[in-house]
Amino acid sequence: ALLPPAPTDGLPLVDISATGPGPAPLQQAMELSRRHGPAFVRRLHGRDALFVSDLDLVTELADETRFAKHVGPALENVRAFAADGLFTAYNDEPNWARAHDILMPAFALGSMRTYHPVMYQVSRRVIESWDRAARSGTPVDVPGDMTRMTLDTIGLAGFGYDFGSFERSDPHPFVESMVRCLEWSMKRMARTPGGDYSAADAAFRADADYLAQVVDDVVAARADAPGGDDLLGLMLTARHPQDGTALDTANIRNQVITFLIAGHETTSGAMSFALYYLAKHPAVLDLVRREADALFGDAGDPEPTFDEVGRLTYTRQVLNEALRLWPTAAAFSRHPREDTLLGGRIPLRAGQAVTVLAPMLHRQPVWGDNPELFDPSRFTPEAEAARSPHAFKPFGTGERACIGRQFALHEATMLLALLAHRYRLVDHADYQLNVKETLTLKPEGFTLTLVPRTAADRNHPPLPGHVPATRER
Ligand code: FDE
Repeated sequence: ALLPPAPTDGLPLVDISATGPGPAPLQQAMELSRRHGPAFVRRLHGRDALFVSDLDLVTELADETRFAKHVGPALENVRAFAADGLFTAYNDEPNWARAHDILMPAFALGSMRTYHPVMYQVSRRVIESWDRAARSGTPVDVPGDMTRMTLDTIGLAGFGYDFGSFERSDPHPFVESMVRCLEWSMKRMARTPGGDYSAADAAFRADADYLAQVVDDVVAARADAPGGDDLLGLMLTARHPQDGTALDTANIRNQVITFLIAGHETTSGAMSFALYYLAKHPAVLDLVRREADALFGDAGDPEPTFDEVGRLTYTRQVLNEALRLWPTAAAFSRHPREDTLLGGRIPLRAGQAVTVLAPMLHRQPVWGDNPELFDPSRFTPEAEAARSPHAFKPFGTGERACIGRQFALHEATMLLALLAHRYRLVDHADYQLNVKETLTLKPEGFTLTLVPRTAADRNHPPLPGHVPATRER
């Protein structure tokens, strides 16, 4: 790590020091990749970052024998408030493996059954709130409500703590502090040498202290009623399966902050983008509705079972396709374990960072000649089987890949189907996509108005060749 990075001569080098990365560094990097190709070096105030989105290079980077997760500058900054939580821990920090092994069972597919009732309960909060908006003809703030939904879900399912976000007109103060912490992490990378950032740093400290205080309340609430098989219960009581060690108090706090952050910003963004694409693609929305209508019929308040959510396969394809175009945790970094040549031509030192630009990987030629087109049929089982598994990485890769993937997909699939079953989504403002970056991505300012669907709406003419999902009882 003391060696300077290997020279990356021969790769396009773009110096952005004159303008800086601006408010949307990820979209700037996408633009640079469009202009300079799927491997380029971005220079900012003398610091170089290597970005790749080429499928062959990403396939190599996914080889765990040669490469591992890199905690890059963005995650280094997040470490200032999440420390050795799972997302930001170094690979060799003992707390990573300890927490990973203790918490893995809580994220196995079977465990999703225990979260399902809570996910449904919070879906009802969205529906009650959207019903009120439908009655009064008021537009709903889609990303705002999706964030309420995901924060309440991870709070209740993970920690038995109710943020009560739908009872507030503004976001919960935890969300506001957290978003500011993420923004601080993002903007800190753009600092000019010699600048005075003491005010920003002090504000960040106050926010980070507030996050820690909320988490201490969450943990204290449990001290009165110990046990439970949710994440917090596991962290407080479970021992490591092999060495019998437990997580210490400081690490538990870091894990709770990590799960509250990782478990809600990314998932809410994914649902918001999916709703955006549904509002803009009536034919796709029609297929989502057919799937939901076949399962729920005319039930006024359908309550899907766990297994039924698994049968919402087209809705799941829609989510995948939204995550292809806008993977909400859009970049992840890798480094070689030993000095190596990437792609037989890019020399890398052990530990040198390479950042995968997932939105551009997701637009490579493997996706056909119209990668900007929203088309969920890219995710039929046949299409997936015919494509490299490395072409789609919205959840990262390898042993440090997203632990919350099943959790996020179950929650999001159920909510999307319930919303599509219940409302006509009216794009009343002819929304033009504006992707806001706070380390994660979301469609800023996206609102919809809602009209309740009727029995007549659910009476579909048959579609040739389409086999709808059916109820098993
Ligand atoms: C993780 C993750 C990742 C990786 C990163 C790196 O590599 O650096 C990614 C990419 C992600 N993740 C993504 C996502 C998306 C979505 C929607 C999500 N995600 C969701 C979720 C939920 C939850 C609860 C979560 N998530 C969680 C998490 C964690 C804890 C982690 C870390 C892991 C380790 O171990 O490292 C992640 N995630 Fe996610």
